[in-house]
Amino acid sequence: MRPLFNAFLATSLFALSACGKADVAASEVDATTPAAQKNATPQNKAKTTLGGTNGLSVAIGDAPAAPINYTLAELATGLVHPSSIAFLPSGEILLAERDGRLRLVRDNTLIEAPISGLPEIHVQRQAGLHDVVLHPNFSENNLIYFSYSHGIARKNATRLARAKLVMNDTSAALEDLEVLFTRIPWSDTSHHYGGRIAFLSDGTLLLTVGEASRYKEKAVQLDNHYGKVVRLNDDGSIPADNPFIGQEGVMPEIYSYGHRNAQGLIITADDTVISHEHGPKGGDEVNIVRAGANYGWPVITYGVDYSGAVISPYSERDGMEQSIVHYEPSIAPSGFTMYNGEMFPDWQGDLFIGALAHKHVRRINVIDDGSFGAQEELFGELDARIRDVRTGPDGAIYFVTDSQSGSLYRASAK
Ligand SMILES: [Ca+2]
Repeated sequence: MRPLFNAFLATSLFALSACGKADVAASEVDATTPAAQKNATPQNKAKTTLGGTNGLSVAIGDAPAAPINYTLAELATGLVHPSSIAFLPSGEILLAERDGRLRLVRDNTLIEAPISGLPEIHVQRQAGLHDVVLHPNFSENNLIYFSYSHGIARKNATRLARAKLVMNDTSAALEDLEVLFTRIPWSDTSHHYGGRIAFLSDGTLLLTVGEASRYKEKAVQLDNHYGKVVRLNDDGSIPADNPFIGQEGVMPEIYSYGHRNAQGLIITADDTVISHEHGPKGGDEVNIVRAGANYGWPVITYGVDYSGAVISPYSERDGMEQSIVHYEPSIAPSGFTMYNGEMFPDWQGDLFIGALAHKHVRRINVIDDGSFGAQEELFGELDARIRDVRTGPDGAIYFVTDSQSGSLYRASAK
């Protein structure tokens, strides 16, 4: 039997939010989930309001280590800053390396030759190859979408492209490369690209675009792409129903704004969009992303600058969305999945976030009413920065570690 704490926590969060105060640190609690709360399918959960409150952001600190109910297998190693994992219907795994390579894992073996045909990629500091995802109809069209840093140190941008993946027995290549989006204006920093890609059920896609760090004030201005989530048709054209279409001086690709550097993006079965973003010190956020909404960076934040200096006196303002939770201290989130496999029944519908700085995967227990319950830390025994985490088609959890010699791991049930 599991303790009843989560029911208490969920109730408390509702109550605290209702009276305008929410400052519960997960480190104060030791929580797992009552079995009775875990019997819904993820589809049922997705129909509820994720986060469960319209109140203020909940501060989350360190979380207890999860019980080790899994076995870890290292499927590939020697990866240079692997940044993204994608699963092909034929069983292979695509891996992006930030250093500007796409790799293929077949039968648990890393194919030596990188996939050919990538465009030239700006690789420096945080710049490089960021994300790779399949087109929803990949089985028919073999299209993959990937985001990367384009340009040179003095003049560069987040860019989105697509290409056809052509595989044979010993190698693979990209053909028919098309550039779909380039962040405007150019930047002269090599920081904060965002770059996570996900498809909505209508076939359009969302891309997170970072604010280049030095230009954070642009995130709440609508005449540029910095600090935005943008929405595009699968061919890169602009959907006619984007929220700011027809407004003079506003970039028509914008879906939401006031973001900092989002390296996690999920779209659930019912098209709920959830992102997380790196905040300043103590200000990492999980947000439910809505069309046309302003997420406030840098006008509102729960964090302070890395030096400790105040960035803004405000953590809430009218017209600006509250995050669902924020991390204090920051965990440096990258990679995001809503678990929808059969292998770990207790984790159905829960959220998993890779943590670079805190070197674990953070599980957010999602209660059946959609509210967020307690959190716990997984895979901390590796003592590794985790850059991406995904649910595999086999129900195992896959993740990559971020280093000069990073690895792909699979966590399967014990
Ligand atoms: Ca925010």
